[in-house]
Amino acid sequence: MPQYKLMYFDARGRAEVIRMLFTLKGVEFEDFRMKREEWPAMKDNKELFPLGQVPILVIDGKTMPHGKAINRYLARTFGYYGKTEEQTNTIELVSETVDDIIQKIYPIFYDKDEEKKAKNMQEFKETVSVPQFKYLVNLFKEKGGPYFCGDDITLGDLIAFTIFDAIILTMKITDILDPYPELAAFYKRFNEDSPLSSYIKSRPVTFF
Ligand SMILES: N[C@@H](CCC(=O)N[C@@H](CS)C(=O)NCC(=O)O)C(=O)O
Repeated sequence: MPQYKLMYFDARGRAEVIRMLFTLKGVEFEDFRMKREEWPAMKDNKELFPLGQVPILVIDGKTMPHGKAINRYLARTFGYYGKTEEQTNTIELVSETVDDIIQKIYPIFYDKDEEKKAKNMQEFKETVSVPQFKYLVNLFKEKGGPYFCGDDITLGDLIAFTIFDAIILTMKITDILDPYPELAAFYKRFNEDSPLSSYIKSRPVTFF
């Protein structure tokens, strides 16, 4: 088995799906979490951080950047990238839709103007994010659950759970899933009764 070392900040962010994939498969890895203040000195190490960014996954000494490429690599390697072309397609549709949601929410969340931010967050919930959430819930309903690909837990579920979690816990839009009962049930079940439930309960609590 290769030696894996994940390097990221002490945050969930772009690294959490990677951590979940290792946990799901039961594969050991070093979860290296650096402090923000350590980063400027480390960033110039171009061999380790070829793009000056994290996360990176070091596999037997070789660096791989880009969180989503790492997600896909591990999901393929560990068997969570779909058993059929149709499942793989569902995973990719979930992933692209979640990317759209991230692109919409991030600039709003990091807005320094609190009044504007509150208004935009409300709009995000009520109108801006609706096409993406409606699309996700329909995709989910097509397979009937308990996961996006039916009975098999896949990368798509980890990606969907992680963005729901960030919107609910970090952005504090706690009722984001209320209009989509199937997604709310998925989120609850994933938290409470999935192969990752005990990981979710015991993982470090971080800002994002
Ligand atoms: N395309 C990269 C982007 C990575 C990225 O933007 N990482 C941020 C942290 S989330 C970073 O390294 N920021 C520190 C910096 O740029 O100095 C990925 O998806 O992993």
